[in-house]
Amino acid sequence: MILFISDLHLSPRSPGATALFLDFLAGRARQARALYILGDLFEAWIGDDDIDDPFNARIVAALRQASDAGLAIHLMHGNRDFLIGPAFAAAAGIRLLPDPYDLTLPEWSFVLSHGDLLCLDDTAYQAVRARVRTSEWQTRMLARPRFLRRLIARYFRWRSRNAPRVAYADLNPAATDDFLRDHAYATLIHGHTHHPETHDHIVDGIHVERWVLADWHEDRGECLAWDGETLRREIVRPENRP
Ligand SMILES: [Mn+2]
Repeated sequence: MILFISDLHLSPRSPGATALFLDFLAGRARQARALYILGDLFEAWIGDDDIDDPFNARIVAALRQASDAGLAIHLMHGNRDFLIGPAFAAAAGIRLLPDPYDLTLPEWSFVLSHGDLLCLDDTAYQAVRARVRTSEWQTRMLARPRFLRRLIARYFRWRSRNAPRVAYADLNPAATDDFLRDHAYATLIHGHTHHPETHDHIVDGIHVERWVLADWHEDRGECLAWDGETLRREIVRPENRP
C-alpha cells in the first residue's frame, strides 16, 4: 500500500490539523510501506535552521518515528515550504523528491507534482515562483536572521490571504496535456489547487487520469491509497484515531 497526501499547511495556528496529521502518521500511515507528501506540508518554512522551533521539532520527531518504524516517507516541495532542505530531510528521516517525479511501479506509472508549475495562467505567481526558486535568491534569504525571515513569511501569508483574486488559478489545459505527453501518459497526482477531483484527459487519443488531492483542515484530511490495483480516496477524520 502506498499513500499520497498534500497541502497539510501545518502551523501552530492550526492545532486540529496538526493533531490529525500526527495521528495519521502514527496510525493509518503505518499500514502502508510508503508515504508521498506532495508539497505544502508546512504553511511556511523559513529554513532548516528553524528545526529547533518547538512546533517544527514535534513534526520532525513524528516523521522520524514513522520512518524509523519502516515507513518510507518522500517529500516534495510546495510553494509554501520550498526552503525545506537536506538538514530537514536528514533529521526527519525522509527523502526529498524533485518536482515533477516519475513514480514507476511494477503495476502502474504515476507522475507526482505539487501542481503549481502548471498553473501558468497566474502570471504574477509564476514570476514570483521563478525568482524564489533560484539559488541566488535562496542563499540571500537564508542568510537573513530568523526573525526577519519570520516577518517576511508572515507578510507573504497576509498578502496571499488578501490578494484580490478572481478565482484560485487552476492548471493550464494545454500545458497539462503537454506535461502528460512528456510523462508517457502516466496517472498524474497533484495538490496545490485545493480542488479535489478526478479529471479525465484524452491526450493523443489516450485516456489519462489526473487526481487532485484535497487540502487538510482541522476536522478533515484526505489521502489517496494505491493498493497495487486501484487508487481510491480515503477521508481522514479525528474519530479514526487508532
Ligand atoms: Mn500549494
